[in-house]
Amino acid sequence: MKKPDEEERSRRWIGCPVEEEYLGQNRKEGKKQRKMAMAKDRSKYKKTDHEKYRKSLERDQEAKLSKQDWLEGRVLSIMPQGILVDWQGKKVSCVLKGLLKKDKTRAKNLVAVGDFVLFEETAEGEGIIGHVKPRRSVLSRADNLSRRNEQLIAVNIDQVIITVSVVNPPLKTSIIDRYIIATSKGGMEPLIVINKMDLLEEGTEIDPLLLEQQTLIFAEAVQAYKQAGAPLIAVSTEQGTGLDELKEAMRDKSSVFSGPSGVGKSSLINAVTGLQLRVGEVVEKTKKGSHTTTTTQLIPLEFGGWCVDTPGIKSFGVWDLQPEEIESYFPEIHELGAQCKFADCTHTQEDQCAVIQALEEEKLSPLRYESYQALREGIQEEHVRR
Ligand SMILES: Nc1nc2c(ncn2[C@@H]2O[C@H](COP(=O)(O)OP(=O)(O)OP(=O)(O)O)[C@@H](O)[C@H]2O)c(=O)[nH]1
Ligand SMILES: [Mg+2]
Ligand SMILES: [Zn+2]
Repeated sequence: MKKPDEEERSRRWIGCPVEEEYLGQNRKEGKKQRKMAMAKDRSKYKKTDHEKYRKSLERDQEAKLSKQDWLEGRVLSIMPQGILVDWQGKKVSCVLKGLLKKDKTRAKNLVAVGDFVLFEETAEGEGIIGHVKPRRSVLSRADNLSRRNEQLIAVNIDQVIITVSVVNPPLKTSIIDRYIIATSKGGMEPLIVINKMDLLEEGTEIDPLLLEQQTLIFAEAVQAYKQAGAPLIAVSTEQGTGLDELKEAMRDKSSVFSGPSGVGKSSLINAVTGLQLRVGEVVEKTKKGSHTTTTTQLIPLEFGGWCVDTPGIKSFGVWDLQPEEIESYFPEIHELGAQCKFADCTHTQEDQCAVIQALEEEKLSPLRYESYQALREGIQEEHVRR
């Protein structure tokens, strides 16, 4: 879970308020290379790209120069009525300056929760945003419907609290693995939080078979993420266990709670902050949440830092994931892979594959291996389809 080093980070920051530029140096370079390979004669496009980039840098510079006229705030939430901005503890309802809205197709990504913005106050409690500051990190996912668009969940975040529950809804590790990838890609640290531990105790109304199965999956998950180097906290909002540890991990940081509906994201935030965000029911029949939280909001923490509550997601696709990239997000598989006979081993059916051997000897978590393979296959399928 490597954080980009300072230099790389400062390069990220050079970005600009428009979409294209904040996506990070590596990605920009990869994109550039792909495009170059596609057509040799791109002088026209190259000029356009360059022009765009130059202009955006100028805008960033201009914004900085005239900074004394601006107020700097942080986006708390984006609602139909306006963009709610925190300015020194005060809430200001803002709109976007026309200039920023030019790229209509991507408008929903122009400003995201967590953005630092420069705005002018136009009336008491109202303002116009003229500049979005470059982002130091971005949590995004592939758009649910098209999978061709990047959907920003929150930006300028230090850690993603990947929230799941052990039962109701039942723990599945594949979603955690995809979140870990998105977290690392976006320049953040993951923290896995497994909630509803109270339901594993005897005497609850959970089906004993399910109970046994989930107890096993939980134990396997603890092992797997230890090996993968991703921190994990088991909690129960109901009983208050693990909450102190969670609070400590959140202190002085910006954290986003993300995960399926009904796992207890809002309940956890309430427990840690003393707030009273709306919490929902888990539908008995489907064991899924009822999508209680409908907007993403940034919440200042009294003990220092910020946290973001987000609506539960139905599926989580990692945005812009290349097949050859996947292994690097599974450090334990990558490490084992160095011992495989073939350098380009896919760890599926090859001879003398150290990964498969480790799996057979129970030195590698089958959960992580399955995730790895599913991601590879999923991506290949998508490539074939296109
Ligand atoms: N048994 C048990 N139930 C819990 C626990 N934490 C939360 N719940 C219940 O789980 C249900 C869903 O909680 P929410 O906090 O609304 O879940 P959420 O993740 O915010 O859901 P969305 O907003 O829909 O994404 C509520 O009925 C909570 O009371 C826990 O530790 N144990
Ligand atoms: Mg919620
Ligand atoms: Zn192999």
